[in-house]
Amino acid sequence: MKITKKVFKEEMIQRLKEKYAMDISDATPQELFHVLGSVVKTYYADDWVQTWKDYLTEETKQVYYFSIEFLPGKMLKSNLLNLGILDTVRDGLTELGFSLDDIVDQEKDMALGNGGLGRLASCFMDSIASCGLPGNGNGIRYDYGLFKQRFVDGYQVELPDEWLNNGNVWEVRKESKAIDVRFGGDVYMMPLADGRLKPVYENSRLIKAVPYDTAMVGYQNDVVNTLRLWSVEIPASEESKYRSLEDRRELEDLTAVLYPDDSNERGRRIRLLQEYFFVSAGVQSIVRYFKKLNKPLTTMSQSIAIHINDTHPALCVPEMMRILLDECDLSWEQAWEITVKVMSYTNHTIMSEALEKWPIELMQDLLPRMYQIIEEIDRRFVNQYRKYYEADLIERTRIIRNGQVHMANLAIIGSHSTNGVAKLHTDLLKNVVLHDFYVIFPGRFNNKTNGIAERRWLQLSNEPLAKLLDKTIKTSWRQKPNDLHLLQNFVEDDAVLSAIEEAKYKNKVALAQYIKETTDIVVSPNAIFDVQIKRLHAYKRQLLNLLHILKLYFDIKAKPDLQMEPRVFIFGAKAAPSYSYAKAIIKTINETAQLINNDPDVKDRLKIVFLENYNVTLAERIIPAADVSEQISLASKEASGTSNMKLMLNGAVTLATLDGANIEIRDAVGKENIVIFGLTEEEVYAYYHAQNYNALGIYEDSPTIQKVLNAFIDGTIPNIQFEGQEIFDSLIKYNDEFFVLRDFDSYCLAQKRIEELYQDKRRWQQISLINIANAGKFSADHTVERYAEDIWQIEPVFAHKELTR
Ligand code: GFP
Repeated sequence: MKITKKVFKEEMIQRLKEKYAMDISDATPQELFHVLGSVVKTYYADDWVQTWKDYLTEETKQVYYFSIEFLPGKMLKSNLLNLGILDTVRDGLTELGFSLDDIVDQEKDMALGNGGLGRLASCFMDSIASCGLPGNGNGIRYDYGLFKQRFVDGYQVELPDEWLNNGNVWEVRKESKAIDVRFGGDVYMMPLADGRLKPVYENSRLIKAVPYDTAMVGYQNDVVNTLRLWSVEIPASEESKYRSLEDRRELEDLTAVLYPDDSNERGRRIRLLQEYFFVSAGVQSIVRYFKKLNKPLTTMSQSIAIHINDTHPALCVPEMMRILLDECDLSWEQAWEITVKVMSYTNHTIMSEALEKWPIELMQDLLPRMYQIIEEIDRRFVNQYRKYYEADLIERTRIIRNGQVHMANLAIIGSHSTNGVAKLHTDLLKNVVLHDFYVIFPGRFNNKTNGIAERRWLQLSNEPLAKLLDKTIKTSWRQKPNDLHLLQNFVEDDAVLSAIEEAKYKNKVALAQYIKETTDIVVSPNAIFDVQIKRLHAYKRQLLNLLHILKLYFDIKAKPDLQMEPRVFIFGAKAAPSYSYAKAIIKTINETAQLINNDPDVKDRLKIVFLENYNVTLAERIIPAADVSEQISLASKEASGTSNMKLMLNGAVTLATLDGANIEIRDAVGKENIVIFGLTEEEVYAYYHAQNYNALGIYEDSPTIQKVLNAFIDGTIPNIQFEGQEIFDSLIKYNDEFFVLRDFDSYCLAQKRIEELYQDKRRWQQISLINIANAGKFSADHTVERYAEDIWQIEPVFAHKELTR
């Protein structure tokens, strides 16, 4: 669609008049944002309707990506970019006397997720639409996003993220598409005259799931897919059951918050209900759609693929079975065949505490029909496979055991594909964590290394670099991220190398300004910007980073005129509200920052900046300005990582363990262009097998480690009596679960290596260039194309569109 600046300006003026009865010159950025949002919506409205119609009339096979988290961030700029009107709108607004960036700032981050999992889902949504693939998201419209993080006296404090306060311009409420979801009560099977069994529900409750659809606009290809998020309401028929305010509130709480506190029974009930709520609404609406096609149910897998992102939507399996058995009258065998063909599952972690389990009683109480069906799946699984495998293996893989329902087992048994998210991770799934399943279903396992949407993480967030790339290698990389490879030809070109450095410098100046504004800390853009941004978790080892910073600090204290490259250590991380150890680390980093940033002896050689409220928008500010990318999890623990990919794409040099996708990054850039340290996954497992890791021994043998660790408990770092002791104990008394001390020396050497490389300016610029040039491989476009071909068996719609135009 061709939108001219003139038409756009006229529309803005007119809409503003209509909506706010005011002249555009009087409008506030907030008012402008709302008007601009609604104007942009009209630009994709036709394509949105058309895409949907095409899928229906052409009976295109579609995938539905079920995820309990989506983290799209702000959408205005990304919609403008994908519609191909970013410059038109920016220029038009400038002519009207406004800055696009001020208006963009008004949008609240849509933060319906926690970390990598949710952001991956959103990168996939962008890539699926941009690759012209027929695919939709399915999730929950939480009233509150992930909490807003504030630091008070160095402690993390969680405030509600009221993202819907000013309304959400992008969503469309579709009441007519609402679905009833049933839960609770009792269910028994009543025999019918023809011998079939029908469930009869007693005392169960119905809730109404109302969909809110958001357009997922493809990159300049006229394809607009749908992200459908469900919100709970009370159905008219049930109004009388919810007389008191309290009753209503209890129900409405269902879609209030992401991750209700599951350390108590009430939180756990809400969480399980949330899972069923969006699964049931989603699967019911998919079957309703499929019925419109008038095809036999047995052919459903030719039209529909359902993806279970992590275990939270694993109830898709029994819910599909319920609908096919109870509502469509299929036999168990028919229903099972369809279900397994339609479903696929991604595992995102090997951390055992994240492999979800639900107590049988809770499942029976809240979701009695689901539980019956799961029991039957489990019974049939045991019956079918006990003939071929030893009893122990069957016991370990069955869904119901030790009084719990194992959701990963349900997802694997009930789907045709299980994938990991990086090569190492998939190997670990096959050989260790899910080995028993791999023995039974070897053909179901496959790898799909994660990817990132290069549109958001480079085109939008790093304009200086994007412009430089356009000038140097032309613009094809914007459509085909692999064309970033063309930059490799300039690795000896001094002009390009210094232009890369200049672009980075510009971004560092902008971040330095933001840091000054938000924290009052002054940092020099000439220092190395060393960045670790990700969820706060012990296995990700923010603590290792901190120990090294303390070592540098003590080096300076011991030798006041020590020559070193000035460093700014930048952290961004939220800790889960009930994860006290992670919160202790936040507090300790903040107190260490106070200590170091204010010590005159340091003379600006070290700065620590912990930016509050890490989210997608903050990541967009930090990543373009990063020199060093910290990817320092204990080998084998990080399934993939995706900040590693975003940072390399923006020219940061990776400092990494051989974990997750870091290994594939090393393979892509070559080992001279990445700094690797630490134990390998084999070495980690060797310690597990020998059970001979001895953190105390390492402490006792190393005066440096002693000095650094003692700082946690001897008052050197102030105000952390409790937290310091907790961290100290985790390392010494509880034997350092994530081998921080074992990797410490190797990490310090690697950091030294970083410094040496940085001092050789040209070499550093070359490494930076090589990283950018090889980042195309990690585009989510490629990742979703692999999912589309290997797992979902869906095809891009372009080919067809071209023909019909
Ligand atoms: C999880 C894993 C990461 C992985 C993402 C997406 O996310 O290694 O990259 O899922 O697959 F841990 P986090 O929330 O922990 O980042």
